[in-house]
Amino acid sequence: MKTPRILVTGAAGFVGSHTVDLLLAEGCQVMGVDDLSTGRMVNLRSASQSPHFRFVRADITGPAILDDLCSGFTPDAIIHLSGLVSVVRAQEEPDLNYRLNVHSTQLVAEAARRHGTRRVVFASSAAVYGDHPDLPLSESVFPHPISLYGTAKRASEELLLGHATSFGMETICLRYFNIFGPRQDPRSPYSGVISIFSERFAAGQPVTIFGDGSQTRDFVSVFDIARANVIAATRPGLSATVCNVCTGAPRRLLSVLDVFRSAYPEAPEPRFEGARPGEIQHSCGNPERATDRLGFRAEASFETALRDFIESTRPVPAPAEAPMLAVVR
Ligand code: UD2
Repeated sequence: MKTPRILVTGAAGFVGSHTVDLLLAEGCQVMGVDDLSTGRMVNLRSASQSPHFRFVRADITGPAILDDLCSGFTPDAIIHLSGLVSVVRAQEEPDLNYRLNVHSTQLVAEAARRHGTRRVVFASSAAVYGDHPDLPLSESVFPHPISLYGTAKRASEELLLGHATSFGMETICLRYFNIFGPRQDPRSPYSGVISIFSERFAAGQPVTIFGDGSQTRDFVSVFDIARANVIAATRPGLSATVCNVCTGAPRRLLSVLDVFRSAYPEAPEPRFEGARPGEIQHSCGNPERATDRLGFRAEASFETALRDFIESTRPVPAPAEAPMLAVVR
C-alpha cells in the first residue's frame, strides 16, 4: 500500500505537534507548516529526527504558499490546524479572526481542490454550539455560536462542506471539546484550566476557581485528539462529515481539582472568585457519530491521562548536594 502523505498546518502547536508525532509513528510522510507565531519548534523535537518529516516556516495565508506546498509535496490529505486559538483575542480583533480562522480555511480548501487532494481534516470546536441547553451535544442540533471565534469555526465548516458537495471532496470537520495534555501553553490567561492548574500546582501557587467549581466540561486527552485527526486523514472510504471529538463523560471542575490536590497534598488552598461573565456552566458532547462514521472512540481514561500529565509536569527535584569529603592530611 502507498505511504500516505499528509500536510499539517499549525504543525508546531499543541495539537499539531502531537498529530505529527502520531502520523510519523503510523508510517506516514509528513510535511508540517507553521509560522511559529504561537507554535514552538521544541514541540517538534522528536519529529525533526525523522527522515519522513519536513518542516516549512510560513504563514499559509501568504501569497502562493499553499500552492507551493501542495505542488511540491502532493499530499493525500491536509490536516488544517492553524488558526487563532484565543476566543478573547478573536473577539477583540475580528479581522484577524476572519483571516486566520475563515480565510485560511478557504485557501486550504481551494489549494486542495486545485492540486487534487481530496481529503481535508479541519480543527473545529465545541464553540460552534454556543450555550445550547440539550446535553450531551449532538451534531444534529442547530449550532448557535456566541463568540466570533465559534462563528468563524462554523463558517469554515460550511466552506469545507460546500467543497464536498460541489467537488466531491472528503472534508471532515472535527469539533474538539476541552483538550488537555502536554505542550499546551499555560502562560496565557485563556489557556485550558488543566494546563493552568498544572503550572500553578507545580510552582506551589494557589489556583483560582471561577464560580463554585460545580461547572462541568468534557475533557479530552490531546493523544485522543491526535488519533482522531490521524484516523480522519488516513482511513480509506470516509465521507464528508462533521463529528464531535469528545468523551461523552462530563467532569466537575472540583473533581479535577481533587486529582491535583492528591498529587500535591502540600499545595495551598484554592481561591474562589465569581464566575467568568458569559461563561457556560455545563458542556458535554455526544461521541456516537465519530464512532459510527470514523470508527473513533476516545480511549484515554480521564483520571489516568490527567495523573500522567501531572507527573510529566512535576518539577524535577534538584539533586542532593554530594557530601563533603574530609580532607585527610
Ligand atoms: C473552552 C475553550 C474555548 C472555547 C470554549 C467554548 C479551552 C482552553 N477553551 O473554554 O476556546 O472553545 O470552550 O465553549 O479549551 N477555570 C477556573 N480557573 C482557571 C481557569 C479556568 O476555574 O484558572 C474554569 C473556567 O471558568 C471554566 C472551566 O474552568 O468554567 C473551564 O475553563 P477553560 O478555559 O479551560 O475552558 P472553557 O470551556 O471555558
